[in-house]
Amino acid sequence: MSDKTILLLGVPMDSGKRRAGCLMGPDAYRTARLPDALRDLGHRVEDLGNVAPDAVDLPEHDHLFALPETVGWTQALAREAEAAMARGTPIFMGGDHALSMGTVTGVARHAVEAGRPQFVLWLDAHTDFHTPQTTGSGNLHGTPVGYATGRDGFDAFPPVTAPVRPENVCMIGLRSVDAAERAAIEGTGVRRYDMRAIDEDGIRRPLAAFLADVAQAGGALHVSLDVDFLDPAVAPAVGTTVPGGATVREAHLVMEMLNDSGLMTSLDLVELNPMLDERGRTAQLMVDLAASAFGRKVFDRPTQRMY
Ligand code: 5AB
Ligand code: MN
Ligand code: MN
Ligand code: MN
Repeated sequence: MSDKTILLLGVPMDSGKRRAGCLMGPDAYRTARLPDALRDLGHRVEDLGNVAPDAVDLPEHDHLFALPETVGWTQALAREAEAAMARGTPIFMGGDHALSMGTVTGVARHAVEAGRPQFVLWLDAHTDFHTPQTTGSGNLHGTPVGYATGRDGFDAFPPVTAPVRPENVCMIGLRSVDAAERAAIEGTGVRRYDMRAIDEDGIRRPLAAFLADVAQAGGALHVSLDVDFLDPAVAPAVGTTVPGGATVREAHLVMEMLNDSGLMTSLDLVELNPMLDERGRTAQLMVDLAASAFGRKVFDRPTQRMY
């Protein structure tokens, strides 16, 4: 049995886009018994309750949806994420993907202070690489990777003191990328694997290569799991469904490899919209995936793969 200290932080954040419902995510994870699933694996689990956004004095923006509230969340979450890293392995139960503006920048601050490079595994149909200037929708849940890697144009947000190197970001599951994102990500070292790459070569190979680099660098690894990484046929509870996503087994394999690697230091579960779920099946799948990432397995493997 393992003995991690897992810290659960609820992030009832809905400001990253117009369609409401992600604020119910934290309660859906608790109702689907995420805390017990992790305790059953032998971990110490503390539910720290829900984070609240800081109050900020900013006017609403005419293009960006709920900018002041999102800035307030970013500031609060960066602080909470950095603090949590000193105590255990945080799981941020979202909430929409704009929450990663705070969580990634916060954990990266902690890593820099500890003298470790921060790595990010982005499991998503989307690159979320927009800036406030390039987003066509004005929905800030499409910008967290742009922000955390230190792209220009986030003047309303807290300055990013520990930007994540683009080379340290690995995106898997991509199948919906806007023209401005594609242009901007070209020439950065962001590692990107679209669904065709997964179809052709499988999901194990790119992930194993990335994990080997994280291990080699002695890095901290933040994993951000967007519900829309999964195929909508198995995970309908998300506002931004894109057909052709990861299967249940592909997603579990990613999580199982993460557990084998022992490298994951923090985790986001984002974009679950319980209003759109069918009898809780998406919430349950996300709980089962988190359990795989923390050691649930069918059998121990006699010849343990590194990852
Ligand atoms: B998600 C889109 N690129 O900017 C935009 O779900 C979608 O966190 C963003 O990955 C999807 O609005 C954000 C069209
Ligand atoms: Mn996303
Ligand atoms: Mn610190
Ligand atoms: Mn997405």
